[in-house]
Amino acid sequence: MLLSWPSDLQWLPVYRGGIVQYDSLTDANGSRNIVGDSANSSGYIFNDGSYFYFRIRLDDSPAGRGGQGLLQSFGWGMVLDTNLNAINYEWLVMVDGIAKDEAILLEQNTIQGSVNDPGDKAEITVYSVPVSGNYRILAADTSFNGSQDYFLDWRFPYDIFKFYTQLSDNSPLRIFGGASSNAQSLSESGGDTLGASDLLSGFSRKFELFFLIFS
Ligand SMILES: [Ca+2]
Ligand SMILES: [Ca+2]
Ligand SMILES: [Ca+2]
Ligand SMILES: [Ca+2]
Repeated sequence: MLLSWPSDLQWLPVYRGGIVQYDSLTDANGSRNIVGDSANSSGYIFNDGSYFYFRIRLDDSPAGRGGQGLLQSFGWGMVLDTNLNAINYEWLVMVDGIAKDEAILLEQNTIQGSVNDPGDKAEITVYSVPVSGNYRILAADTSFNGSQDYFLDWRFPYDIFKFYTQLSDNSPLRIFGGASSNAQSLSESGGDTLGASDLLSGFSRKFELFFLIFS
């Protein structure tokens, strides 16, 4: 069955402290610059029971000739706080435009190396799906910095996500988006992080995995 992507109205903006999360327009460049404002969130999620969907708003198109030629040679992803201690992250869902076979990776941060740092590298890739068929690049409804912005959308199979993370539909979690010069972590250095530089300041409000109810 060919499942459709969420419509623009279905995507849920990522919230923190009662407002949508958005990132500075001037702290990074090109397709690694996450952009937005208070009316145009920089990050979105959705879950239809088959896939967990992710969307970030970028200053320029991420299309390019990295890896197999789909994306530029960078990473884009979201780290997840699933043990509800926001000073570390447990999982990273990463779009890898660098590898020869471009992929969307579910990575586990098994060693909490540097506290409160999205740049702490995830140690283990537990599963991956091809970028092809599981991503979209769409012109966004904004043009920050005088250039058309783009959404990078990606998705990961929900049953596989639950299997490896051992989360259930009702599990609460937090997320924090970013871009990277590698495929194992997110960082302001060489990349961009969404709304803040550290985990405590950057994680969204808690929400339930399937029902996407922000508490
Ligand atoms: Ca930015
Ligand atoms: Ca732009
Ligand atoms: Ca944590
Ligand atoms: Ca680590």
